[in-house]
Amino acid sequence: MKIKAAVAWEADQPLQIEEIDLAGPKNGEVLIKMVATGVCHTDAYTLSGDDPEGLFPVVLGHEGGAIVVETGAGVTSVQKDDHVIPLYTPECGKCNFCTSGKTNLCQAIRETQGKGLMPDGTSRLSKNGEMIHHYMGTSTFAEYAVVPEIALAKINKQAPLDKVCLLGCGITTGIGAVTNTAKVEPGSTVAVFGLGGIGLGVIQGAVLSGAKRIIGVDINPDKFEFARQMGATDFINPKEHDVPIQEVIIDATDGGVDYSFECVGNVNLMRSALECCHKGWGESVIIGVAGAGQEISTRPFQLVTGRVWRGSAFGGVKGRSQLPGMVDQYLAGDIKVDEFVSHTMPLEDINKAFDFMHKGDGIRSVITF
Ligand code: NAD
Ligand code: DAO
Ligand code: ZN
Ligand code: ZN
Repeated sequence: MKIKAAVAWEADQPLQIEEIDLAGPKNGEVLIKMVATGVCHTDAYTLSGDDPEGLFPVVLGHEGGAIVVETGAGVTSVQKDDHVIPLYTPECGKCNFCTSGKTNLCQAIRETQGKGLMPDGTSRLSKNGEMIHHYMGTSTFAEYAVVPEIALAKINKQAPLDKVCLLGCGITTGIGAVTNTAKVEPGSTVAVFGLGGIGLGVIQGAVLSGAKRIIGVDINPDKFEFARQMGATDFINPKEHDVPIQEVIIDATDGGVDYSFECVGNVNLMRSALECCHKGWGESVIIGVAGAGQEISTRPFQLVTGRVWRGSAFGGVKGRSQLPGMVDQYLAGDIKVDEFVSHTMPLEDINKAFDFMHKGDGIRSVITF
């Protein structure tokens, strides 16, 4: 079928709105109609050319809300008209990662997904016979997508897809990093580095976990007011200090925080986030994705003396089994999502969403179809 899509033909160039070809779903695949998609910093990261896994041409996008149109052979868990959120971290329920009870990183289709292909090693996307890559198994910057069945979370139909699409990445990643990865306890002190969509999700997770003090760190002070509304209690702008920011935080917290979260993708900030943790028990979670070839460093003595460094992908959330419950939490008023939508626009204006992100204007842009 012919579909409208925003195509990234090459790195560091604006997306082009094109009519392209989408082949139908094969065995174990599902055709979905996109209702809305968020634009996440990771889309910008891949578009920039800094992503070592970045492939072009590609249809980016991984924060979608959609409706099932057609199921391929063998598909049993979703049917036409179901409301779904595509998952860049799928859940097959059978691989040794899924059954380990220790991780959400299902590996069932990892190899082909990393190559921008469907599980059979081919793409459903093309233009004039030229193959276009899928992105993260989701490619939500298009009117329709074909995705593997194991990469779809079926959700409550009452949830507005133009809002809960944001649970397809940013908000879920932030909340899950707090509740699943760090397992923050009530009364904790938490530092959040970067107050974009992910950092604000972390703040929300910290509030839900009963943290007593939540320190927001950002170089853009415009981000502080919304962070305050989400529950942050203290704010630090590194640009206002001429000593390393970890020293400022240690001084302000009687020895350091119980937990910190890096939500930027800056390796220097990752060091600060680790080193602002309390000696003996402080834990730091890396969420931000750093540029190709970059490395983290600290003195090993930081770890010897009890600080812990972790990482978190999609908040450790198993999408098919846990995301529907988070949508229900949103419907019950326990998770805030609507407040994250700063701009809404049609696909034709998607490059404006990247401009807003680069300017630090708002939290999330949502594209509606
Ligand atoms: P965003 O652009 O919305 O927010 C980033 C924030 O960081 C902005 O508020 C910006 O002002 C701030 N910032 C930039 N440099 C800073 C610095 N030196 N010190 C303090 N603050 C600084 O981005 P986002 O969508 O929230 O994504 C954040 C990061 O998380 C990105 O690296 C993204 O790729 C990554 N990410 C990871 C996962 C995962 O599963 N691990 C999922 C989604 C996104
Ligand atoms: O299983 O090896 C793997 C990769 C899983 C992908 C997890 C990606 C998380 C970080 C990227 C942010 C995506 C928006
Ligand atoms: Zn994302
Ligand atoms: Zn699996």
